[in-house]
Amino acid sequence: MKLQGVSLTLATGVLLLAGVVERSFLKGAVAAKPEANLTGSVVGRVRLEGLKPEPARTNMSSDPTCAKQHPGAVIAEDFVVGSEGALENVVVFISDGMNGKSFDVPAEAAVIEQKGCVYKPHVVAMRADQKLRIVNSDNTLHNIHPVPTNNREWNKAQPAGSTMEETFAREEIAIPVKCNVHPWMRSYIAVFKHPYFAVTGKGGSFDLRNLPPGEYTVKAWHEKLGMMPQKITVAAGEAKKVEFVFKAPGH
Ligand SMILES: [Cu+2]
Repeated sequence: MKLQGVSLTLATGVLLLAGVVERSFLKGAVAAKPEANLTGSVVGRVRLEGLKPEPARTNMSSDPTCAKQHPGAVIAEDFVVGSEGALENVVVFISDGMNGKSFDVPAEAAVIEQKGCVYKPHVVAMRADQKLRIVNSDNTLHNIHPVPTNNREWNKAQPAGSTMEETFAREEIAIPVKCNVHPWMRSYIAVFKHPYFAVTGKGGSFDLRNLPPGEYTVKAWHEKLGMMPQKITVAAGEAKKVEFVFKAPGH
């Protein structure tokens, strides 16, 4: 153990030395950048450890308009797992450390589409008071019904081919959404009062940018696996690497 400690100290010393050399090299190149640009970021990926649960298969036979769009089996999107356990559809966000700062709401709408009697995307992340454009691209009636705990509940029938708009006033991670016509339809909408959030896609990766230096709690949320927090410190100009590992159910 002692020997290991000595070699670790040596290694740290060499690394530190390398850091000093590297910094002095870079100094000239970055000197022109104004201080204000030195925001940081939080980058990383989310993984599932253990055996991926068998995905649910959906039977759409109650609505032939839906069923005929899916010649093969329809697989639920709760566990979309890529190579090395890369987990998609996870919301990663800053939950603490914003100190009451307020941010402009984007003018552009977030979008959720009903296509093939499935919600696209399966997980939406958006801002409080931002417009949500709800699109029915199917040739059948849908009924969109978010079931929030911290927002106003609404429940709207949506005729084939139509579009409508709604908003959520308060932060909530995340609101389950269902369709009263098609019981298999399910999505989640995460609503934030700040812009520091992402939903993992292919590779399970995320990137929260333009974060002022500071101490934060960053959380990952998955619809079946729940919430996982980590405390982090982001330095000016730093790309903080963070990894979240969820354990598969039964592991
Ligand atoms: Cu529907």
